[in-house]
Amino acid sequence: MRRGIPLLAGFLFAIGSTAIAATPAPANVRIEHAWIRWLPVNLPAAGYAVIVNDGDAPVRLVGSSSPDYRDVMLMQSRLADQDSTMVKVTHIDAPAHGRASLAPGGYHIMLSGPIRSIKPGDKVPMTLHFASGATLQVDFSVLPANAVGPSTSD
Ligand SMILES: [Cu+2]
Repeated sequence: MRRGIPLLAGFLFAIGSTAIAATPAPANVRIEHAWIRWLPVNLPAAGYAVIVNDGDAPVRLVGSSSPDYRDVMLMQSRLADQDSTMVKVTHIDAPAHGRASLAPGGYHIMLSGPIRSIKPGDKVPMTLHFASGATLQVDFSVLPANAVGPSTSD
């Protein structure tokens, strides 16, 4: 009986690995500083992150989804005549051996229609979709409205 559990665990792990392999992560791409600026009274929140591309080819982010929000859109804030406006964008590119920053005042992931109550301190799972068909699963840290970014030193 003692041997049964490790065998079962190995079997389940194999199944899990197969499922993950079906949606490969883009090679040489990682996500840093993934965070969400939380806003009160169900105002739309914005997700920010840095897409680091260590590969020899550019990568293109074409969308994002989350089980915690009904509506997830790639957007860009722009300053026009002292007024900040937002436009929907179809993609965000990270050049070869470069990065794309989603940050306040620029690109962001607009999050509206929360499916559960979300508050600072939470983690929101997000799937980033790339033009190649690859996806990346990233947990975004929910920070308060006055946050300027995650409190990491690097
Ligand atoms: Cu927006």
